[in-house]
Amino acid sequence: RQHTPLRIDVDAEQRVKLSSNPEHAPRQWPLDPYSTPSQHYATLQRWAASGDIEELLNTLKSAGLRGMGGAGFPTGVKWEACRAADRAVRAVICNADESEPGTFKDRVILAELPHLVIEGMLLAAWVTGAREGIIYLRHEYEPERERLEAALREARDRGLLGPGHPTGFDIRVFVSPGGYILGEETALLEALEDRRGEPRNKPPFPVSRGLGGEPTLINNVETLAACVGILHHGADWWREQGRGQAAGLKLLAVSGDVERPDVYCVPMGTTARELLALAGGVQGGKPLLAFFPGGASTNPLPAGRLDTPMDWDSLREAGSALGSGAVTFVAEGRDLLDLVLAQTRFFRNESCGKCVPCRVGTQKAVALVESAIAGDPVDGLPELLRQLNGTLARTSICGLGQVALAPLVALMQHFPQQHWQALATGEAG
Ligand code: L3W
Ligand code: SF4
Repeated sequence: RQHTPLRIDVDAEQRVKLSSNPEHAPRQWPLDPYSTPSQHYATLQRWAASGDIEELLNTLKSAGLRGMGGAGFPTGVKWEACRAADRAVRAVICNADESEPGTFKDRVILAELPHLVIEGMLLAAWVTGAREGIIYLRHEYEPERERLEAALREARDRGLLGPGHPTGFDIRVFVSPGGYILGEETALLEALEDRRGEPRNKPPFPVSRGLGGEPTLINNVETLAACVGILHHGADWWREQGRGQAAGLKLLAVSGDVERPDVYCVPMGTTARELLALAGGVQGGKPLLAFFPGGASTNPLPAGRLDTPMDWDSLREAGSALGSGAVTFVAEGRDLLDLVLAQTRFFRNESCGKCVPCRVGTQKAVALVESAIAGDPVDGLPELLRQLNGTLARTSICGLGQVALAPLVALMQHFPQQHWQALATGEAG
């Protein structure tokens, strides 16, 4: 098979450059409500002085902020549920174990806006009464760890954390032992408790039974950073940042066949076409074949869907998802099946093995497609994969198994001629 391999992830060196490349002028992120460092934590201080936790929760809820890690759960509802838990809240955890292939937005926030993340955690701790704060960090993010530690020291020096805090609340950085599944929120809890990092069954959700079995609030980096701007400017401001029915701003990590891969902060609801233009268009002026709107877990869409707004609802209606904000554009000439198969192999390798359908089904799917590519397809392969995908979606206990085979099935749906007819007849070998 003739094809050009495509890197959809950005290698470690490049990712460091993304956050510290001297050629990149310091950016003023629209997410950041402050124009000078001395203003940091003013939003926290204003809310703490008002004492109005109910109003804060109403602001988050009416802003319509949703979790930016991939699932889009309403943030205000989560904070409220944690606050209402039947026992004292143990921890606020910032999930910074960004591992979805193609995703590098959180590392830029950690590097460039660490105080916004800390302020978001302090606000969450104030609302929930949490005793401790933990930043659960991807093990490869060493430059960001150093930046975070420096920011935490600065916050302690200002009396905002540790001995200077009214309850002694402090935040520590915990470096993930490493592995994709360890970013799943309950596997993360297991790792923090020094056990093998396998997801737990949900419910109970962490807001009621989290770290050490105690209520715990877990939010993605971008979610916590966004809270500060919302609580500074108000819910209307956040809603007005979006387009149409979509609320707010979105950081998107753009990679693949584009002229300028980078992290872009855009109004939620910006179309994929506009985003592609922002990234300088397709590399070499080639025609576009497809794009993955939200990371390796999300279904590829054909170039004909470029006018889809990048927001939760529009992408779901288009048969994909906003996911973790990793947008990968793929030019004509690439082998899309090869690309999706690489992602399926990734999920097979990263499956923790706890659920039999995920452990066996991902391996089975890879073997079936590999054998078809080698010229030996089983009869009815597309239907078989569809059924396998349905089984995994219904029986897997975490997101990995629930979506591992979905991009393969979407490939059949959106790109049938190119790939599946050939596989079904054995002509692809
Ligand atoms: C209280 C309820 N809390 C749900 C909470 C829950 C969690 C959040 C979302 O998967 C997705 C997955 C990946 N009371 C609650 C409740 N919650 N109901 O809301 O929960 P859930 O179960 O819908 O999803 P999840 O387990 O958080 C995340 C997809 O994201 N994904 C992967 C992302 C990878 C990264 C990364 O590397 N940074 O983000 C990409 O698409 O497949 O579907 O907090 O506790 N009634
Ligand atoms: Fe582990 Fe897969 Fe089950 Fe998730 S779905 S718990 S990754 S076996």
